[in-house]
Amino acid sequence: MLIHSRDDGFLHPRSSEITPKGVYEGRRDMLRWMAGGVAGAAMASWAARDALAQAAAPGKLAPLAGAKSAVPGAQTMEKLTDYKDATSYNNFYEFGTDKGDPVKNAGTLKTRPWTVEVEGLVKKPGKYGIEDLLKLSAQEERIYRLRCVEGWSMVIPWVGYSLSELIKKVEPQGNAKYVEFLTLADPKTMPFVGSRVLDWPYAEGLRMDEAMHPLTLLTFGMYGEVLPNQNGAPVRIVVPWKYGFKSAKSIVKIRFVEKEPGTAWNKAAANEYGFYSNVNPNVDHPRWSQATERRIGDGGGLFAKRAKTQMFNGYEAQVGQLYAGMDLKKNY
Ligand SMILES: Nc1nc2c(c(=O)[nH]1)N[C@H]1C(S)=C(S)[C@@H](COP(=O)(O)O)O[C@H]1N2
Ligand SMILES: [Mo]
Repeated sequence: MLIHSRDDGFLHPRSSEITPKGVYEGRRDMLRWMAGGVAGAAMASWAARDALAQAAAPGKLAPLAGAKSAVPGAQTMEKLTDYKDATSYNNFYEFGTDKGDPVKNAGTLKTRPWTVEVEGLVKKPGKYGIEDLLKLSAQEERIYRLRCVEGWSMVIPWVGYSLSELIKKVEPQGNAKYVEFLTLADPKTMPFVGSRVLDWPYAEGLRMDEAMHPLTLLTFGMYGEVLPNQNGAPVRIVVPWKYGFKSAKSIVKIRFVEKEPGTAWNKAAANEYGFYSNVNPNVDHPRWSQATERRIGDGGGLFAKRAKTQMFNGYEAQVGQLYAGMDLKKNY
């Protein structure tokens, strides 16, 4: 099934592309400033307040804040993607294949009660209610880039904690080499489960050292609030150095296994989507280049500038050594 297509950047004008330039630039400054964690006088100006309102969450969901994470690489100093853009341009195939479908359709997703089952090769398997999972470790805010294989990217302040915290608690056995993530597949609330677009449930996986890397985030919120349904409520993974499809949404099972697990997009098109899927500007997708990307909300429409994609999505210093000696063209 060859559903993913390259993002050309002019099919859907973003809200920011039709925002007057002055307001937009004010918002940019505000975002830079928020990302830096500074607060103060600029709030007073109308333009700045307007800017903040557009960047921030609208305050309809429950707040979920965390202290700024000190994990190296967790505080990318780039302007944030507007909340509106980050929550209305999504891939979540359970709710439709168009980027605008999840925001329209994911309202049916029931996120309470919610249980995540930890099973497989662990000494302490178990079922975690979402509230207990939330409390397992202190929440942190981390600003991560999310880069889709289709060629677009966003910068999002996620809230969660390192997946390694949970992994340490459940004590994997010595033969556990991979972690598999299985997500909800409920045909009653997810209109595309049952379609043949992908093999449901959506499945993903990481090698144990990738799953244990502090940058791999068990994620419950974004922009200081709980995750909106379309972004993978109530709990998802975010792996910032890999293409977005590795970041499984609305997970219900974490399984420790010995062999490399099958993954949804690899099963759909193995020659296009490998297990590793590290962001790599030097390894093209068979149908398009991965050398550049379009930042969602950056404006420009038809004339949108495409920025150069960075090795491991800019996290090479932190994760490069995980792949020392590996042929990244073969292990795409
Ligand atoms: N369960 C599930 N998780 C998923 C997907 C999906 O279709 N189903 N899409 C993936 C893809 S392709 C991307 S790019 C990211 C998008 O995350 P976002 O909507 O928060 O930007 O989610 C990933 N996780
Ligand atoms: Mo994606």
